Amino acid sequence: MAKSKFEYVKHFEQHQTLLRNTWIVVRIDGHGFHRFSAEHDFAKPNDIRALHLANEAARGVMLELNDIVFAYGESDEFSFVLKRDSTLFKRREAKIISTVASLFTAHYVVNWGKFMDGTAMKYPPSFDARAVCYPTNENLRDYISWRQADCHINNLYNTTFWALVLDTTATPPTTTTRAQEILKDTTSATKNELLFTKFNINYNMLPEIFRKGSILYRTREKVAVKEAQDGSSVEREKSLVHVGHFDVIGDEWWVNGSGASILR
Ligand code: DGT
Ligand code: MG
Ligand code: MG
Ligand code: MG
Ligand code: MG
Repeated sequence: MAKSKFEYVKHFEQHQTLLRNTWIVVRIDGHGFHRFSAEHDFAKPNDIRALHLANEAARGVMLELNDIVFAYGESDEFSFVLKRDSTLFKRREAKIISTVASLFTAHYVVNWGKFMDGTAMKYPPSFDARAVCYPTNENLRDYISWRQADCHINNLYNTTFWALVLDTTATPPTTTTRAQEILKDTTSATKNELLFTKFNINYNMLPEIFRKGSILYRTREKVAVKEAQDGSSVEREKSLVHVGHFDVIGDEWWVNGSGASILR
């Protein structure tokens, strides 16, 4: 086809490609979820329905993009790790992050009704995205550890904060400002102690999905597939996506668990 005289404008395009032979981490984060969670009556500090919805959206992303080997989610964010040798979209940054963010958002919206039983969506959620390249396995693990530590720190704070504020026996009721003052500069030990003595909450007994976040990972498993022709079944390798809520800061899962096949 003949080129139009306008085609030269293509040469203005600038493509940022992500450094080869590095782990690509794409992190998406809910835009204005402070407001979005309030407007949609998310339970405080954790809404289990919203967490399961986000996990389902992340699963949708992983089922579409096979180069994602691992994902970690907490609060309104999800990190997706692409394998080192990925050539997805020729490693063009804009293509990768915009596709991940829009796939995640689309799955989040499509699955809303299935998870948020009866809560109408008042306005559409959106997610921003960024990509960071990590050169070494240690850098990648430190990144994941950083996010899981963030999950723990925020969750311990938020659990204590909302226990104080939502305490109906307190006279006068604890305001959010007062709760902030009480918790200012407190250690983890103090918060644990406060939860236990004042509210009879053993922090370590709270659901792991709240304390550890969500890990999505793949396994390859042999599954029996029926052949259409003669009805006999043959074995096929299938990639399955699993969701777990366990420690990814220590070595155990990376060395002896499914994490070992990621870092090969
Ligand atoms: P951003 O990311 O700069 O557009 O602003 P936000 O408002 O999304 O702030 P961010 O991402 O730093 O913090 C996440 C907010 O979402 C935070 O206000 C707590 C809220 N949120 C996340 N998950 C839950 C939940 O399960 N329950 C409740 N009640 N709030 C949640
Ligand atoms: Mg933010
Ligand atoms: Mg956000
Ligand atoms: Mg966030
Ligand atoms: Mg196109």
